[in-house]
Amino acid sequence: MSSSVKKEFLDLGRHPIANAFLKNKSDFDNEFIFDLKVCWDEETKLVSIKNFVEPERIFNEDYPYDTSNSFPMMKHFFDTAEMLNKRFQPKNVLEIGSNSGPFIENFNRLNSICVEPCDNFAKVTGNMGYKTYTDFWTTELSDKIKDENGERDLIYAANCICHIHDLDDTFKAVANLLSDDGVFVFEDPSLHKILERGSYDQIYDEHPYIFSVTALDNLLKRNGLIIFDVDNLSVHGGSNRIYAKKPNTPSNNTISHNVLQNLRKEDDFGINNFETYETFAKRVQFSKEELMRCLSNLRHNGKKIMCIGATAKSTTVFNYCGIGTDLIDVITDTTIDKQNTFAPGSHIPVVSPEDVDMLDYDYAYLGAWNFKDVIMKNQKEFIQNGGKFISHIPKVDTF
Ligand code: JHZ
Repeated sequence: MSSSVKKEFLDLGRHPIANAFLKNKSDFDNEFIFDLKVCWDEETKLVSIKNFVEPERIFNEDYPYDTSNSFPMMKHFFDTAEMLNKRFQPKNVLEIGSNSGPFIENFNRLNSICVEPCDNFAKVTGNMGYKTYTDFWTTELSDKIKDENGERDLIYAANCICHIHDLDDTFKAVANLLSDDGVFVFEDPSLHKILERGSYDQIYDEHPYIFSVTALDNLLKRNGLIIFDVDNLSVHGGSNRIYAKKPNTPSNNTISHNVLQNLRKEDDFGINNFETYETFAKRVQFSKEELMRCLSNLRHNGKKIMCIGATAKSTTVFNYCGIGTDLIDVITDTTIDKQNTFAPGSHIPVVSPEDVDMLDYDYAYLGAWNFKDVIMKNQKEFIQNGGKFISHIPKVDTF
């Protein structure tokens, strides 16, 4: 990356690895902890965390985030695959960060390749019959894949590119493997939506970068790719799907007006001004004070509080605000690998939803606020019994 000036605007304090759930109480004293500070690059307009955590500490055989645990995300990937097939009719596909395969399973096993550094998930797609490279995405790997399989018509990645430290190498590696008329499609949480909603909890070790279309436009261009379309998605509290290609490709892939529209929208919002980030930092501090006031008052009045969703996001909130078992008794999560563990840093027990009687609780904090509608639909009995929810997005509230 270039040596341009990075201005720090937010200090979220000391944090563990967001998805490093602890199996035993004896692990409490051995957690890896780092300073979570956030910067803005004046030249590229890229937002990044200051201290990167070695990827091997995060993405290994114990990585627990399994997309197949979220029905809305499974549908999202099915619909995405169908749309991409119709729009581009790729002869072959490669997915970077294929997790347990919810996207790639919609493509032919013979022409599709997975790249996944987490051994546990690489085994899953391997067993499904997909050629899977258990490795991190680099130019070296892209060279190897090209030698062994040839170029690719569609390279796809969801919630993965913003995880990779060396973006110049990442985009060069994509351009290297993409056929002349190929498309690179990737989606990640949107900086604009995060700033708009105050969802600072999208910031954690796994997200060294929070992308704006503006910053991606700058970075892709200098690595031989251009953006030709953008979709604004509702998933993960607001994401952008970026469509990129090589410039001067044989087919007439014109640049959609969505690209300019997004760049204008971001500029109008203040993505290009440091003051916007300073204002955001003040809002984050206020959100912390309000959430602590809300939880402490409820506790003081004898209310019982639990949390639904042991998300990476909730790790950020609990560690930034200093929330532990003094305020929240337990977290439920549908992911088997997260159950019967303790949440990173806060050490709040994580259990299966079946192990908790919701009627024992007065309030449920939404750790997975991005699935608010689904969760509320599933909690009819809790609601009928007078149960209420707490969320800090877009502002601290009970409802
Ligand atoms: P969810 C992940 O973050 C991690 P997280 C990752 N780094 C990334 O980039 C992003 O997403 C964008 C559970 N659940 O998707 C399932 C319930 O228990 O918001 C999941 O563990 N009950 C890859 O962790 C978690 O909540 C429910 O009813 O912030 C949701 O995690 C539902 C719907 C979900 O991502």
